[in-house]
Amino acid sequence: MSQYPGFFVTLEGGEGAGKSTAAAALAALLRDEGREVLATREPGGTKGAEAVRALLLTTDTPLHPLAQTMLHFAARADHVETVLRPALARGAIVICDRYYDSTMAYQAYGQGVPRAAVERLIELIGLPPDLSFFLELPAATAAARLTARAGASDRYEQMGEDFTARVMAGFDDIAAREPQRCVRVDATLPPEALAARLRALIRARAGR
Ligand code: T5A
Repeated sequence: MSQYPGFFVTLEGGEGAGKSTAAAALAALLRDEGREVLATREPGGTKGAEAVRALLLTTDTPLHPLAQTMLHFAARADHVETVLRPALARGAIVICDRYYDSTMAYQAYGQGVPRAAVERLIELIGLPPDLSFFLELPAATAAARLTARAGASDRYEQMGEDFTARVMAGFDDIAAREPQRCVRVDATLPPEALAARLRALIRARAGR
């Protein structure tokens, strides 16, 4: 049972797994049912957090991994306090494209920041998702999707294959540690089928 009137869903996974596409399709499904949906993303989701996002993703400004971690949580604090908590308090379904599992996977497992440091910041934020979907896609399929999309690569996209492998192993470990909250989902499904699967999983968990 959720701790607030709304329901908090996060989407996690590697680059190109289809999180943004799935989030948009799921939001559309739920809105068609007449539900209030807040679809948002991290890093970002507020003016301040989007400004921090630009600093985090640019390849122009070197930042120590611990500094990146704290900036991700600075952006998250603004997002949580000014947007997510109010939306959940009024009963909205919140769909967030990445959340603190990404910090654990990218900054702790990927960049070597101690897990305990990230855990302390997670505790400070104090807003666990009700349900977290971990979108799973073979690396070659994700790479093909990203190549097809093209565009400039950001700080994390240019870190190389070893980094990506550590991040993906991190997501595996996080999902294994919290099997109640974290649900692995086959992301090779077409977008509409994937959204329908996520909708069914929310109904099974939330009873609505
Ligand atoms: N990060 C983030 C951290 O290091 N720490 C943190 O705490 C947080 C929150 C964010 C970066 O920041 C890092 C992680 C990231 O590196 P971002 O641009 O938001 O940067 O990165 P991503 O979240 O990875 O966004 P992407 O757009 O790269 O991936 P998505 O959202 O998973 O994929 P999506 O939906 O954009 O789809 C990619 C392509 O595949 C197609 C789409 O049309 C698109 O072309 N596609 C599908 N094709 C077939 N079937 C489907 N089901 C498809 N779904 C999508």
